[in-house]
Amino acid sequence: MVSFRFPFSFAPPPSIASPRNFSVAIAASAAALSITGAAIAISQNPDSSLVRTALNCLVSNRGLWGSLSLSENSSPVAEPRTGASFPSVIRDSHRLLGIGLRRKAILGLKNIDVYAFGVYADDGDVNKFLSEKYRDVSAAELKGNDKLKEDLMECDVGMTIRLQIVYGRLSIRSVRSAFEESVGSRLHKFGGSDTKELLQRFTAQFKDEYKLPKGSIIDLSRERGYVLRTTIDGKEAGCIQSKLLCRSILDLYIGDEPFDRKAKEDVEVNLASLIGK
Ligand code: DAO
Ligand code: DAO
Repeated sequence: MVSFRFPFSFAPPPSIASPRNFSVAIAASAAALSITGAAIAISQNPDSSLVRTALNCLVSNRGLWGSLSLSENSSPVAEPRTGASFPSVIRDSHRLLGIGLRRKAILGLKNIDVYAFGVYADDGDVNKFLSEKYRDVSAAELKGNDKLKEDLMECDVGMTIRLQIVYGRLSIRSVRSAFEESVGSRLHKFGGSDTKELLQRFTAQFKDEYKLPKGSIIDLSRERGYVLRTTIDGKEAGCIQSKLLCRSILDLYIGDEPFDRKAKEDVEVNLASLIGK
């Protein structure tokens, strides 16, 4: 059985500056100490603001317990800025490796939170395609290993990007145009100039009658043979076989210019842990 901690429970405690670091601090503190251990640490060092803040947060936000360990505790993990919750395993074997937030500037002014996302990879496929190859690489070298990340994107490893809509006024038209911009630029980057038809085939799936209210869940799954299957609230919206399209979608989340850098780092660290087992 695969077992690893999420997110970053082995990283040194960072300074607490953002809600994101907040959960990291909790993970770091709680991984090192049981709740009783943390209480003892506080009594020994009452000025330890890191531990105190982590404890306060544990008490006030139970959802974060789920982020401590996906192996011992398969509770959902909450994206800290939006509260959107992600199961630690979906489709029986797709394991959560990282969560993040897609923001977008409107009219070049304010950023809106559009959706929270979770990046999942199939346990068995990671084992089959990557574990053997990286068997002799140390855990430290695996973390942030560009070749490993490249292999994850290129190999036929089953993956799902789950999007959970947090913006309440999303129109299909704005989804289509955002998609043309973000995925279009990746198709162009990886596939050259002749990618219009592919983009149109994908956007043709977004029927005008679809509604995407807050809380809607879109799964973009890469299935065996580089088939991209899109489901909206569990209902299939379409299926397209294209390695280029799969790669372009993954690049938005774990490529060189990801929507959320921290999410990509989570994926790298947790993938390394998964392979190191
Ligand atoms: O209301 O015009 C507006 C702003 C909407 C921004 C939409 C961004 C869409 C991002 C893609 C969402 C994919 C589900
Ligand atoms: O965030 O820029 C982005 C692109 C995300 C991919 C969006 C895929 C949306 C597919 C579902 C459409 C449903 C009508």
